[in-house]
Amino acid sequence: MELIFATNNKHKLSEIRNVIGDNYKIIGLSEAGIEGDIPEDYNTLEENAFQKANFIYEKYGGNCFADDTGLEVDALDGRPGVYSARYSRMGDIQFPELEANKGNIKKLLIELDTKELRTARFRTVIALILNERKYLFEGIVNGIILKQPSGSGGFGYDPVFQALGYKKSFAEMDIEQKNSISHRAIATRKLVEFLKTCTM
Ligand code: ITT
Repeated sequence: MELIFATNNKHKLSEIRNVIGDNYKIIGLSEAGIEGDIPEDYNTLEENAFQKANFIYEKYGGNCFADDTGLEVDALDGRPGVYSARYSRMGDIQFPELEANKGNIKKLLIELDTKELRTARFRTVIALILNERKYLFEGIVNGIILKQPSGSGGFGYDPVFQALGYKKSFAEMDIEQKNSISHRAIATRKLVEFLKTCTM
């Protein structure tokens, strides 16, 4: 089965391919010849994931899915959450001069500087459009925000996120290790289980 994955993030594409296995051909946007940003205008991960999947489905047709992910930090009342990508480009503290991931981490560490509570979670929502029907799959991993970045793997907030029960940040893990516990891998495994029931 072929599915378009409506993302411009090549790290997400590798992670999902690694989990999903060889029975499904996952086509990234650049391979599908689709250029440019996909809109994400809503205030929930669920709505944004559907908006991304819908955008591609309506423009190009074909079965497709999208992932929207947020880092929900308890001491920040769940922020940056759905705004995780734009975090360092909004609010009182901004780092427009820094590459987004660097700025996001810098802002997060500043905002948590005086806080004892470091607990957080990554939450991924995958929206699937298959034969004109819509489905949602969720994956959550709980952890803490480290006091400083550690590791060079992964992407986004990975250098400052340590999953509960582990001593390494996500950026210190290889892709297989991160995929054995991550939010995206949990949501992707639910997607795969569902797809199996459709193709039997
Ligand atoms: P697409 O919308 O094209 O899929 P994106 O990178 O904009 O790609 P999101 O909106 O889902 O993806 O990501 C929100 C933010 O969370 C963004 O800053 C990402 O770098 C970060 N993020 C997403 N998944 C992550 C992960 O597994 N580990 C660390 N950070 C992640």
